[in-house]
Amino acid sequence: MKIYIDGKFYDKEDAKISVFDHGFLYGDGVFEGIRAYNGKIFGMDEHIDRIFASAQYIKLQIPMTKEEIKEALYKTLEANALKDAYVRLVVSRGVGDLGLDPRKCPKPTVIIIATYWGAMYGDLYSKGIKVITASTRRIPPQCLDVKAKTLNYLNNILAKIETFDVRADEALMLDVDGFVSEGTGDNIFVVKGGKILTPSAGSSMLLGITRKAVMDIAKNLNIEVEERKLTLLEVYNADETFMTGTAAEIIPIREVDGRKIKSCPGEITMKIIEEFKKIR
Ligand code: PXG
Repeated sequence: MKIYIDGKFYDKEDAKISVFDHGFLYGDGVFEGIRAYNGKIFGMDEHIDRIFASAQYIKLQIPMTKEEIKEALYKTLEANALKDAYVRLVVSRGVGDLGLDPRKCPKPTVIIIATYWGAMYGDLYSKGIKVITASTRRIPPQCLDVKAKTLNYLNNILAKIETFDVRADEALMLDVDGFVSEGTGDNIFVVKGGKILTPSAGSSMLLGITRKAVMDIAKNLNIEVEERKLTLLEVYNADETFMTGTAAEIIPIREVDGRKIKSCPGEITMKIIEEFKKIR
């Protein structure tokens, strides 16, 4: 395994960064989880645009151009002889001192890790996953805009931990007002009466690239998509519901908080999965 750090490739054992890197000390940095299918990076421009937007939000100057990053992503795939892969792009604040002040970090660290990635949920794509609502609420934009994909994922990790004792596969997070937000690493969709519903762009959630792809697929299939505030009642009473993300792709949900979902995997969900397989 060859890992890219600041323009050079290192073996896994030698791929190390400083304990003074503020990415490690404070979660001060941004990242992207990206997929390559048959040698081609899916949603390349969207991922690159999103990491630059996240960096701008935290006032971090990525020390490479968009084109240079794209090239480095492909070089990392090549160095690992990978065609189908999960690619993690990380830009941290870089090495500084023990104080918070990011001005003490003169050079951001750029890391790219590429690894083989199969189906994240194994045989659950046909059975569906079990989801619980986390008591941990999604961070509101008054505190931190979670549309920026930053290295601080503790909010999501706390929600994920809640799934352990109850043997659920994923946690659904609500916003501070109680509206449905997203999963810990994926967006949520509900199908009701032939129509698709998903939390609106204004919600405390990441604007997923898979979410956008699914919305485009639905529109091409002439299925109406409505973005608006969603409640748990609507999720429990869905005809079908599924989550979307780079790692999980499109995963049907069979149960939410002990409520069985009417249809899993549902007809519309299956249609969308089929179309997604064609474009990925
Ligand atoms: N919400 C959150 C909070 C995410 O982190 C998504 C939605 C889906 O977005 P995309 O653009 O991927 O469709 C994400 C992204 C993991 C993992 O290990 C998950 C993500 C990123 C990196 C790793 O499960 N999810």
